Order: sequence, then structure tokens, then C-alpha cells
Amino acid sequence: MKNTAIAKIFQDIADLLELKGENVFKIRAYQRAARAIEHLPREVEVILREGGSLRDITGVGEAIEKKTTELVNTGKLQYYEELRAEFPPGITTLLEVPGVGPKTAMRLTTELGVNTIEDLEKALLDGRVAGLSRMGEKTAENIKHALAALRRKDQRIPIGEALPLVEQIQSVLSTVPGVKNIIAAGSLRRFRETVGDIDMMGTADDPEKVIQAFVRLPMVGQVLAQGTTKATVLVAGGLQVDLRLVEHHNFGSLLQYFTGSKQHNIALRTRAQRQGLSLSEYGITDVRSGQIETFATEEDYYKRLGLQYIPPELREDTGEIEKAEKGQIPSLVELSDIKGDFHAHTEWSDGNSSIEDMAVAAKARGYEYLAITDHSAGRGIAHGLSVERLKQQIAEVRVVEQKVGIRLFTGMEVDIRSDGTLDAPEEMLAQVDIVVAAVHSAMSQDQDKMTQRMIKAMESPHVDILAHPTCRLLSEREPVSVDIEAIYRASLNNYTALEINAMPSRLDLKDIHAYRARELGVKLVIGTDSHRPEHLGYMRFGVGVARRAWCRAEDILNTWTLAEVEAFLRRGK
Ligand code: DGT
Ligand code: CA
Ligand code: CA
Repeated sequence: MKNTAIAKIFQDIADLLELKGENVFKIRAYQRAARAIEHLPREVEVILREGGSLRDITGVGEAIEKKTTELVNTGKLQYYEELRAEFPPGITTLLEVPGVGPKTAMRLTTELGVNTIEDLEKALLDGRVAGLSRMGEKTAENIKHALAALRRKDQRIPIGEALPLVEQIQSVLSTVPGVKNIIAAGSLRRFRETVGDIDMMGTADDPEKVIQAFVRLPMVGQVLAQGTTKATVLVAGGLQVDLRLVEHHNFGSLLQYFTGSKQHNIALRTRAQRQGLSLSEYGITDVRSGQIETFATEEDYYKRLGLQYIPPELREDTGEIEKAEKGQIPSLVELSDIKGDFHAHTEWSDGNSSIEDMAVAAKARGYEYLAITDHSAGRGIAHGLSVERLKQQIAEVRVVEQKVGIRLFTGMEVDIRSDGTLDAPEEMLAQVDIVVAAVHSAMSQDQDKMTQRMIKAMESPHVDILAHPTCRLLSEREPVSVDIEAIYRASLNNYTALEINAMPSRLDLKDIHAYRARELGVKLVIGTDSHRPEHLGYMRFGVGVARRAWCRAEDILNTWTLAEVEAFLRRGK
């Protein structure tokens, strides 16, 4: 049984316990376990098979460990079956619809026989939901909207598409007179790899003017709702964008609330309850006096709760609140820390630009170094380098380096053949400063073969970096089957770095993998895999992944000085 399936069962248990009106701490324990297991970089079944313990996982105690073991060993959980039998079958599905709470869900199933989303849609359409006593048109309408939004959210948008759209919106709206802030909160601000919708927040002297400009934006296809301080629109492709404006003195509270994640907010709220405080998008209320305190900045908001500031990328309820309590939130890597890029192509293979154009663009970004890593002449890769052409390219790199005034590393992206050998002769590999190795073919190999294949490549003394280690393409190609823990170990044993490929369609390593790699002390590099100068700008996506992985600057090779990078490249050679 996979982690996602186990997590789903624990989440269901939490929902059912909530329905029963059980103790909140018990409910929270299951929610935490669900999230911990969902975010785990290793499959629980593998850990158990290898005789490992689950107790090291934060959020997993004795009871959860026992239940997980039962699930993995038998494929079933007695406790869950019994709990489920107490309720109508569709109840947990209905609870996933925003706005459907335990009471409503119970009435929908018992009074209307609604057990699936399809049933619910039918019951909404033929007026049965609105006809329920004490329910009414308004509740039915709300559920209808929530369902439509849920359907749209099934198609999540890669952050690489959402972020440019947000910037377009920002650039127009920030020209409206009196606008002070316009920023995206939600999953986009947390830098999740995909977003379900976009939640924009702002402050302005005249909010209505901003709303009017917003609904008239050229990319807006449909206006779903428009008020004086709030609006919801659909843009091309059906993506929903919300905008909400508040008073300046309230901006911190609003931003905090709508940045989420929902789980982070729930955890904060539970903790605040114990302090006698209640949290909302309007501020922090002292429950005894009823006094509400408002916050212009998130920093002050967290401070009021006795917490260190928590960067949005960490707000997933995976231990950040406990860390913030102890002042142990690290200072995360920032785009401005980046001194160079380790993965770039030119017209010498399948890139679109000259070495000089790439070098000039890197220099313009303030970089100290750039690696030119064109493809080897492997099968399937267009226009790869031969021994002779590599020699010519190296000569040109040295000329451009002088001319542009930036350190250029000569390099290659060498294909890892299906048997783990490298698709370039020794004499080529030995000549360049940096070798980036990657799998580009035979991706359906079984886990053992694939793992051995990558490890063999990493064991070559020439290979410095394993690029896009899991080969996934976001919402297009599943990751290859590889024992990623074994790859981390090989990385440590061979002093090979692992890449966080920053192309928005890859983001590979992804956040939870990079998190685990960092924890183990694996060297990480961010590579944009640029094929033209503008692609160097993908760096910010790689930095986003690194921040979600709790990386500090020193964890990322790209922040090292030229001398430090050169020392790394010479290691053991
Ligand atoms: P998405 O849009 O699916 O990629 O993910 P988010 O995180 O942007 O979620 P969204 O758009 O539904 O809501 C934005 C934020 O609003 C969310 O991260 C936290 C806050 N929020 C929404 N619903 C709730 C809720 O029921 N309770 C709490 N505490 N916060 C919520
Ligand atoms: Ca959102
Ligand atoms: Ca939203």
C-alpha cells in the first residue's frame, strides 16, 4: 500500500472522528499522521520491509505505527472498517467538498441518499438540496459554487504558468492610483509546484477602482462575482483568480490567513486557542476581552503568537510551528544568493543561442560563473557533440570567457545509457570542467535496473552532477521507478551533486526529495537547463523548490564562491 493511500485513510479517520464529535487532539493526531505520511520521501512499506521504524517520523506515535503496519501487512485496517460502518458510505467523499461540514454531509446522505459527487450534483440540479428543511437556496448555491470550483481545481496549473500571469496582473493593477500592495497569497506564494487557483490580496485608498481595473483586464474571460472590495474572475483556460482588498492596517492578518496552507492555519489556530486567542483574516482576538488586534505585517502577526516569522514556503504544517517556537527556522536561500548556473545548452547542441549570448545573459544577472553543458552525441538527442566538435567548442568557450568577463565552465550533459555506461568516450569526459549526467531513454526500466544504472553513472569519477534525477514531467510523465534513498547514498559516497532542475515542467528533484537529500547532507545544485538566455530566469523556480526543502544558502552549490566551486570540481580527481 502506497503512502498516498495510507494518508487518505488516516484523513478519512480524522473526518469520521470529527463527525462523531471526538476529542480534537485525537482528530489532530490523525490529521498530522496523514500529512506526515503523505509528505514522506520514502514509501512506508519499504521502510517496514527493511525492518525500519516509523517512530522517527514526526507525527507518528505508537498507535499510528501499529495501524500503519496493519495496513501495509493486510491491506486493511480493522479500526477504520468499524468506524466506517457507523456511517453512510459516501460521507468522507462529501466532506471533501468545501462548505460541506459534518452536519450537512450527514443530512445529504441520510435524507437524500447522496453518496457520491455525482449524486450531489444531481440533487443540486433537481432542487432536492435546496428543498431540505433549514437548508434553503443559499446553502445549495454555496455548495454548487464550491463543487464547480473543486472541478476546476482538478486541473491544477503549473507554477511556471501561474506566476507570469500573476505578474501581468500585478503590473497593470499597481498602476491604479492609490494602490499600495498587490500580491498573490495561497499556494502560489507558498511556491507549490502547481496551483488550484490564484488568491490575490491588496490594499488601496480606493478599492473599488482596483476591482474595476481587475475585472476589465484583457485576460479575464468571465466575471463570476464582483463587489466593492472583492471579485472573482476566470482567465484563459478556466483558472480562477480572486482579488480581495482590505485596509492597510489589516493587510498582515489577511495575507497570513489566505497564504495558508489550510493545515498550517488550523495548527496555528489550535495552538492559539490554548493561549486564549482566536484567529481570523481580520486579526487576533483575545477571547476573554473580545478585543481584536489587527496587523499590518505578517512579522508582527507571528510575533504576537510568540513565534519566529515563518516563510510562506514552510507553511505546510510539517513541523514549522514547533521550530518557530524555538527560534529554529533557518534563514532560507534566496535568489539573490545565487552566483551561477550549472546547466545550460547552446546552439552547439539543441539550444537556440550562441555561447556568447548565454554568457552575456548570465553576466547581466550578476552571475560569477556559468557552465556550458551541451548534449553528448547520444541516440535520440539531436545534434550532440562529437570529440572533434567538443574540442572546437572548448576553444570558443575560452574566447567568450575573456571577451564577456565571466567564468565559464566547459561541460557536457552526458546521456546515461540503459546499462549505466556514459554515452561519451573517456577522452571527452576528461577534458571538460563539469559533467552533468542524466537519463533520457529507457525510462520504464524496473526499479533495481534504474537505480543501478544511475548509481553506476554517479560512480564515474568524471560525473559531477546527476541531472533531473527522477525524470518526471509535471502532469505529463510520471517519475521513473528509482530507489531515491539509494541515489542519495550514492551521491554522498561519490561526492556527486544532485540537481534541482529548475525548468517549471520538471522541478526535479521536487520539494520533498530535496528536503530529504539536504537532511542527509547531499550536495544540491540548481540547474535551469536553459536552451535560450531567458530560460536562465527559471532559477527562481529552483530556488522556490530549495526553500520548500528548507535549504539554506550553503546547502546549494550555486551560492558558493568561484573558488569553492572549483575546489568541489577538483575533489578526488
Ligand atoms: P490551491 O488553490 O488548491 O492550490 O491551494 P491554496 O492553499 O491556495 O488554497 P485555497 O485557494 O483554497 O485557499 C487559500 C488559502 O485560504 C488557504 O491556503 C488557507 C486559507 N483557507 C481557505 N480555506 C480555509 C479554511 O477552511 N480554514 C482555514 N484556516 N484557512 C483556509
Ligand atoms: Ca489558491
Ligand atoms: Ca482560492
